[in-house]
Amino acid sequence: MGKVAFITGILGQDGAYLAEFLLGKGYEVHGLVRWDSGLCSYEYYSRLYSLDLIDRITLHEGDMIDANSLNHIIKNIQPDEIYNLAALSHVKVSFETPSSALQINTVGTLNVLESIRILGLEDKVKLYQASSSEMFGSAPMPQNENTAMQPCSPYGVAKLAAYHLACVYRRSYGIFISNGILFNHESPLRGGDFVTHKVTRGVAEISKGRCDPIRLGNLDSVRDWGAAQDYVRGMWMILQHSEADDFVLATGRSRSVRDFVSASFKVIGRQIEWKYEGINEKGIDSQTGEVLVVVDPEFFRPIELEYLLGDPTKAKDILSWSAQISFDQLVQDMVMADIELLSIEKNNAVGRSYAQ
Ligand code: G4F
Repeated sequence: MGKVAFITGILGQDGAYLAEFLLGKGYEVHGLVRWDSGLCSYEYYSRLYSLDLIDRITLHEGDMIDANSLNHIIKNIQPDEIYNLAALSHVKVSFETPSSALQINTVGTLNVLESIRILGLEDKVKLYQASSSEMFGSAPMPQNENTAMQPCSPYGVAKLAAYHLACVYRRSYGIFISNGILFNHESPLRGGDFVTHKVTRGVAEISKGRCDPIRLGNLDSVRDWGAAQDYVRGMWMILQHSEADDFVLATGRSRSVRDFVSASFKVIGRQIEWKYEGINEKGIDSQTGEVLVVVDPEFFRPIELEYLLGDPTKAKDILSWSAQISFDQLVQDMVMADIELLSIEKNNAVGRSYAQ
């Protein structure tokens, strides 16, 4: 019989790809979904539908901040592995709703840890805790497992507290708990309000005739961007290691937001020239002179984490993990997926208007 996995955050990008990966390994996959008025809608489950997973997994209604619901679900499932991916994951939003960030990301994690203890599953369950490179904050780069963390956002603080709780529970109760400290990872399933998908969607729309420019915040910001499919494989590898430990997953290469924009426009054959400075900076089509990108202070953050660059040496040496999908491939996949999605949306709209 295959192993049983429980994924919190299964509706997100990583949850969906991880579920697909684990099914491929013969796992029985269960996921946590939070009650929402959209619970019956297609959109709510869109990532699971798009990977054709919905009939191959079991979903359980509950809530990270309702310990009783978690206890009940975990007791019924008796999982071998728990992947704790549920989070309020948008850094800017965490400045606007810091209490929610702490509740979901820290107390939610504590609830999972306590469930394992209360149910006496310390020797049965392995727990993967989704820690984040945002915990490093303004620490010097490149960042690895030994770097002192200096978070710069409520999200980073909440994730760092959860990381420490995971370490404390590992040491105190001998539970197999591993932190994956993941740098930014993207895909066509990335939420539309993260910068990569906002850009690739904008580029796809411009390729189909959109006239207004893409509005962005800090173009100087630098990130170590990898592909989500590589990172969910890494999550699984972390839990298959002989002992519980913490690992950074990263590509070891960083680019600026500006670089990401230029690479995305290149996919549709347009070259960007960057002109002017600060909030007046613009990305201009070098052939037509059309303004394709502008800076909008609305997307600035109260503190900006300027530079993230991961050092994945430990994961490479101990787990033999490395990122396989290149930056250019990632950008190409995201832009092409958005172009295809726009065509589908357009056809559906035409279909609907004929039907009316
Ligand atoms: O895509 P982002 O929103 O990702 P961010 O803040 O790095 O966080 C992501 O990665 C973390 C790992 O380090 C995760 F823990 C976290 O959950 C999330 O997945 O922004 C990337 C950069 C930032 O510096 C931001 O200021 O892009 C900059 N940016 C510039 N213009 C923008 C925009 N970000 C967004 N979301 N929207 C903009 O218009």
